Amino acid sequence: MKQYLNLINEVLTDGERREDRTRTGTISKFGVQQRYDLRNGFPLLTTKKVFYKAIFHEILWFIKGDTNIKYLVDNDVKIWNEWPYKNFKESIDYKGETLQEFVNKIKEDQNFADQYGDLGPVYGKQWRNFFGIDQFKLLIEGIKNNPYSRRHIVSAWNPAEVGDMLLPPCHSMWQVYVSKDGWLDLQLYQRSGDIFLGVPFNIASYALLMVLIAKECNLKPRFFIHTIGDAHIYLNHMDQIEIQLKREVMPLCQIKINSNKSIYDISFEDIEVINYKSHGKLIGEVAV
Ligand code: UFP
Repeated sequence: MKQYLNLINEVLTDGERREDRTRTGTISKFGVQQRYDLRNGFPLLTTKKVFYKAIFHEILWFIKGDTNIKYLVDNDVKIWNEWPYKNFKESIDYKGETLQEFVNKIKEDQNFADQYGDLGPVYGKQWRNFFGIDQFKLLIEGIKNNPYSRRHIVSAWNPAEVGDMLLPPCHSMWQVYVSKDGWLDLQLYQRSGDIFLGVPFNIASYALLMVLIAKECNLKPRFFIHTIGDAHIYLNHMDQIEIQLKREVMPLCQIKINSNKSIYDISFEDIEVINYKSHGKLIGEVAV
């Protein structure tokens, strides 16, 4: 994962110091691109420990077209909880519940989850039902039936619905490319990337998506090309970034899918991570 360290160096060298929506302050460069070769291993960061469980559940949740945090909460994945909680706090039903109490209610009460657990038309909705279009299914069929097409695209960015989403998509659109000898490449356009917290997740997330799509389509995953618009390092992550730059990269882990189910039915238990070795975890504050 030298590429990730190169990305950090590129933003530190070329980036400009600027204010941002969260008022934290960033160093930011516009327009960067890394290429990860999955033949060298699965791109899970080694310069800090990455908790991939959440990433894997999230991708399966997108593929199902789900936008309610209930599935994630049931699996103890917390990454999306803040947003519906914020929404709930502004509702007439809010009686001073803490975030944990809110989450417990989502877990225990399906009606409550239906009412307050939904994130609006975020990724899962757009992938599977973009104004009635199942982009994901069309993509899979397209890859199988017309592999060399230049139109294998899924867009989560739906301008008509961005206003109804609790968080406009950061990973906005992606395209798949099938090469002659059965390799599958994927390029993601990410409009905004928090290099310390978000980007390591996003890389692993789309790499897993590639592995799943390749398996479904009988292809082999090769390049993940990660293009980022506003690539930024928050100023309060600078210490953790410096630590990572001093750490030696380690050999990458491998990933294995232990089932022959279709991509729509694969579950978390079917995904196995082999030989993940990394330096210790690093904690940083999320800018909200
Ligand atoms: N962010 C990521 N990756 C994600 C995600 C969010 O890096 O998958 F959902 C970061 C980018 C940015 C913030 O720092 O969250 C979103 O803020 P904004 O909408 O202002 O770009």
